Amino acid sequence: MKLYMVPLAPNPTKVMLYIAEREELGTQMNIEQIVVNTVKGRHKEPAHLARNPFGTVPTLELDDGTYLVESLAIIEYLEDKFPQDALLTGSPEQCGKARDVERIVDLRLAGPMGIYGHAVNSPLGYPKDDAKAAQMEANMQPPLDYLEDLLRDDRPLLLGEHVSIADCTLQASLQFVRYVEADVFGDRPLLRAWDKRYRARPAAQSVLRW
Ligand SMILES: N[C@@H](CCC(=O)N[C@@H](CS)C(=O)NCC(=O)O)C(=O)O
Repeated sequence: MKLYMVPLAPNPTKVMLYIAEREELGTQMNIEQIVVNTVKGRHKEPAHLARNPFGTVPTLELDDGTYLVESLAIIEYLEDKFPQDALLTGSPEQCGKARDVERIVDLRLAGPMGIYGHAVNSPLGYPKDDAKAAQMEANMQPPLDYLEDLLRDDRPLLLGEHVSIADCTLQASLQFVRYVEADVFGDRPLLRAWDKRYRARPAAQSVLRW
């Protein structure tokens, strides 16, 4: 299999963290990672559009030559493909909770974080936009409070003792925030401590560049 990706972008990073976590747990997936240079616009060129008509990354090429183009679908496919030591295991309630937190992070936080990063210090050179940054900062407060509350029982990771897809999704967006030299945590010491702890993991060290 081949994963078309670009290092800084959150959606590919979430899949790369997931793969690295699974490999740390002993599953060798043998997925070749191929950079699509989005800064040079390679994701909108015919070669990549043939893989993914939406021109986005990540894109996973399967062994049968077909493609998956949604990051969560890619992760869930890999969970099914390599079920031993999969991350989404446990009771239906545990799996439901893990999926719930991942969706909250992705749908309520990742979007505003990305827009916020571009509004304060865009790596793509978009103009600074204080009003948009303030709006996104406001939107981020409820999901950040939710995560801080989740960590109040001293769990080391978002879902407890074991790494989850939610940890990967959150850290993928935080790398982008770091890259633009912003800080979205505010007065949330538990989330800050989680961030430090997660980034010290071997999987995180092997994937994160910022
Ligand atoms: N829903 C998709 C979103 C993919 C996506 O938008 N990826 C970004 C990088 S994080 C991208 O390719 N942006 C370039 C573009 O949309 O032109 C997923 O979860 O994989």
